[in-house]
Amino acid sequence: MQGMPGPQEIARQVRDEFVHAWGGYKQFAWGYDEFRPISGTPKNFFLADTSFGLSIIEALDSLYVMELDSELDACVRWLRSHLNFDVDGDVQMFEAVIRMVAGLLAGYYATGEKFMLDGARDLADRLLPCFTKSPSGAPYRYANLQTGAVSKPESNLAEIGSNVLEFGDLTRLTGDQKYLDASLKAYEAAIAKRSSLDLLGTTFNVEKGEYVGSEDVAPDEPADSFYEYLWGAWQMLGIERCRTWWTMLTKAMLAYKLTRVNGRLWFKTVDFRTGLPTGDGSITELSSFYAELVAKGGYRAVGEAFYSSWTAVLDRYELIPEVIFYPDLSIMDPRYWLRPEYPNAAFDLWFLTHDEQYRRTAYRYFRALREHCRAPGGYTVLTDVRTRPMRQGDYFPAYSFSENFKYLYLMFADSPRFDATRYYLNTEGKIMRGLRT
Ligand code: DMJ
Repeated sequence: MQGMPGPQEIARQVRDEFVHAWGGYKQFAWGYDEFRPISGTPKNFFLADTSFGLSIIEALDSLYVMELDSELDACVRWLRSHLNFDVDGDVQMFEAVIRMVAGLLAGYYATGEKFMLDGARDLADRLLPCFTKSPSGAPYRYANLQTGAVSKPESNLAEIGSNVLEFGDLTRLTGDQKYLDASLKAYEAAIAKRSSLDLLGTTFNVEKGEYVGSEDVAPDEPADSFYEYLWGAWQMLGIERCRTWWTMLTKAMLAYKLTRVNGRLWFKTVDFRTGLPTGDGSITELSSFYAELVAKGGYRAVGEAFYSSWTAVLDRYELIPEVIFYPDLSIMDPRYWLRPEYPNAAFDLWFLTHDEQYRRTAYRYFRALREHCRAPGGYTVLTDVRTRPMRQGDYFPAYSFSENFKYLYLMFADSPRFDATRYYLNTEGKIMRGLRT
């Protein structure tokens, strides 16, 4: 790209923008879960009247790799006196695991603070009834953190499968097998009910142990990270069974779901029992992460082609809208919710291939992010990418403290605190392996 600054300069710019977003959180919502940067107001994520300090937990390892050490110290001090999961409220297990259990584990790796490991374990113990009270072993969606009461038996693949990295790591760290066992049992329940084509449904009733409906939307949400964690369980934890499952399911996905339209590669929704198409041609931005996963798993050409398809969307709209109609790239939902999946794919493909195109496209994404999402009080989501200026909403999702800026920074920074040869990140961008201390 003409006029593209050097990597260290881009890393400095990304870090400055992260600091700007972080400043908004500190000013308007310190100690709350999240914030609204336009109105300058705080908001909570899990429970309306309880804060877990979610943004603080999400930011820990980002602050560490960006060497923002005094900010990290302030977070450690806040967590040391406020971290508390003994709360009488129903919390969504999936979000609590990928954001807070993982965030505290990454924070523990970054700082060595044992109370963070204890906090991660305490939260996991409070969430475990989702698994242990389920007749099938696939988890309920919600647990009351104080009473252990569980609710919402109709779940989906992402919420069922995206815990083996965190629970497997907890088993490794504590020597207690119950965490990993729960995750593997959940996987088993969903995979045992695969069709004769080796495809899976999307919605799963955990009490009946059966799929509800027949749509297979993978790799789109809400199936996405179910597959991501199968590969991760092999890569990070060496669990052979997960590699076998991943290989079997991926072969079927590529055989029945991959489609090409106008030379671009996409994934269609199918009936998981027949393999026949059932979708309306929509695909969400969230599925773009799959470019890196399928490439890491050995199908590099497929991953690179899928990334190119999403780059065509970036070319057309500057930022990637929430939902598109893939046959002609038209917009079905014009919001941009500060989604991190495209830069996530760029990040992993860059370290996999060292092909400069991933840095070039990531830099273009960063410039558009800065141009359209920056506000005086931080960064904010967009309600419409079609208007000029793009219409800003009033929300900063905490995952952006963990994901977008971190991926972009690490691609350019050559950080001494990050080992690019052996890293493993969870689905929320938490560095579970590869931090250098
Ligand atoms: C994040 O919370 C995680 O990346 C999750 O896997 C799904 N996507 C959201 C952000 O888009």
